This record gives sequence, structure tokens and C-alpha cells, in this order.
Amino acid sequence: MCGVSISTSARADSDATTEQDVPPLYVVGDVHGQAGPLVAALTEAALVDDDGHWAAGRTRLWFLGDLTDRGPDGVGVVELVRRLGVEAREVGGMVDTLLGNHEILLLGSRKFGDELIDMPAGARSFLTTWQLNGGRDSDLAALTDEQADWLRSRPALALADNHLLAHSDTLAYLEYGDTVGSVNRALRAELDGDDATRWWDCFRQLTRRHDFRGEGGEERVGRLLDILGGSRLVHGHSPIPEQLAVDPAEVTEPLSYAGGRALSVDGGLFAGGPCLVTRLPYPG
Ligand SMILES: [Mn+2]
Repeated sequence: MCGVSISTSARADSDATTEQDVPPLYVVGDVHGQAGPLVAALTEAALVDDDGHWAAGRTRLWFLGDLTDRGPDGVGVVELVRRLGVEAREVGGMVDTLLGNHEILLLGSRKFGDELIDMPAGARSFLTTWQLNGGRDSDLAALTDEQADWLRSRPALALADNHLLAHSDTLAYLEYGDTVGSVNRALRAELDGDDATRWWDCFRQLTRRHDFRGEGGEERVGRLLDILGGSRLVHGHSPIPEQLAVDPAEVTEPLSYAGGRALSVDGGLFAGGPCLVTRLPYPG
């Protein structure tokens, strides 16, 4: 259930300037409440020790959103990521997460409950939609104000070592801005507000997917990267086993596609796939 994809440095002789000074960079895709497999995978990758504490010094670890829902202990995953963030910061490292569509869904359920939101396709509520998409009542009951505020204030996008990190494989981020900073600020401003319809629109936009697949996919991801920066998009949200039409248990590594300009790292953990802990840059 746990897979570790650690690349050796393939660019040692092409980028020798600061290679020695740049601490390792890892990403983890959609955990969806699977705290146990996550800890096992982080342990196997030597990012945490046998007691589950940060053991990787200055290493940077980005989660790509969707920490909760579908699996048994979403709030446990949130707490783990927050604690590792504190432990890593104490030794010069970094652990953080991006905002995924399920964070907005869970937080929207907490904030708006079953309040009906008028949409062209009919009225919706966050709570019902969340329940239909794997929401766990135990997570909603356990989530504290502090955890909710922390989740709500996570960025939607990050740039790290020339990688554009995002939850979803979509151009929808461009609806909010044309730089990483402006997209993050715009989404943050929406979620600081109390308008259920605007929250719903954020959820809907971040739920879009598959924009970089098939014909024209390479051109579309190139456009995203040209605007927002980075030479490769690294994303979660759309499970690799679904993209490859294989059994989740057969997935062992991230999926490079769109001419190598997109890298999917969501192993489909919730459906029985591996918890991929991927070191960047990933070869291929
Ligand atoms: Mn998602």
C-alpha cells in the first residue's frame, strides 16, 4: 500500500550552481483520511522516524490538498500535517499543504451546512454534496476552529524549484489571477467571505479536472506554466489508476504526461492505490 518514488538527482551536472544548498523537495497527493498508510509511507521515505516525528531536517514536503473525506481519519491527517509543519520548521525544514476541493467542501459544510445554494442545474447544499462525496461525520464533528482556520488559509498554488504545485489538473486557477500570488490571494479573499454562492464557485472551479489530457493537453499545460511559472505542473486530484484504467493496486509511481510537462502524483490511495511520496525533480 505504500510506495516511495525517490529519484536520484538527474540534473547534477546540468545545474551545479546551488545543487548542494537546495534541500530535498517532496510532494504527496490526495491522502483522503488515510492516516495510517500516510505515516507508513513517510516512514519508508525516512521523512519521519519510527515514532512519527519529523526526521528530515531541512527537507521541504508539500501535500497537494484533499487531506480529508473518503477515508477514516481526515482530521488525524490534518493534525499530522500541522504537527510535522511545526517540527520541520524548528529544524529549518517545511511541511505544508495546498487547498484542495475537498477542503472547501468540508469547510463549506461546516460553515453553511444544508443551506440551499441556487445553481443553474438546481439547488445544492455543501452538506449534502460533501456527504455524497465521501464526507465523514466524524471529521466534521472533530474539526476544531483552529484547524478549520488553518485549512482555509492554505494556498491553492505554490512554486518550488521550478515546479508549479497545484491540487487540480485544471486551467480554472486562471479564473482567479495570473500569478501564483494573485491566485492565492483571490481564493483566500473568497473564502474569507460569507457568501455561500461564491464559496460554491471556488469549490466548483477547483473540482474541474483533466484539462491537460489528450489532444492539446501539452499546449494547455504549457499555457498555464507560461502564465504562472514553473517548467512542470505537479498535481493530485485525478487518480493515476483512473487515468491509466488499471487496478489501483498496480500503480507504483507517478504519471508523467502532456509531453512530460505534467506529473500526476495521486496514486488513488482512497481506492486501494499506493501513498506515493515523490521526490522532485522526478525523472521522465
Ligand atoms: Mn480533489
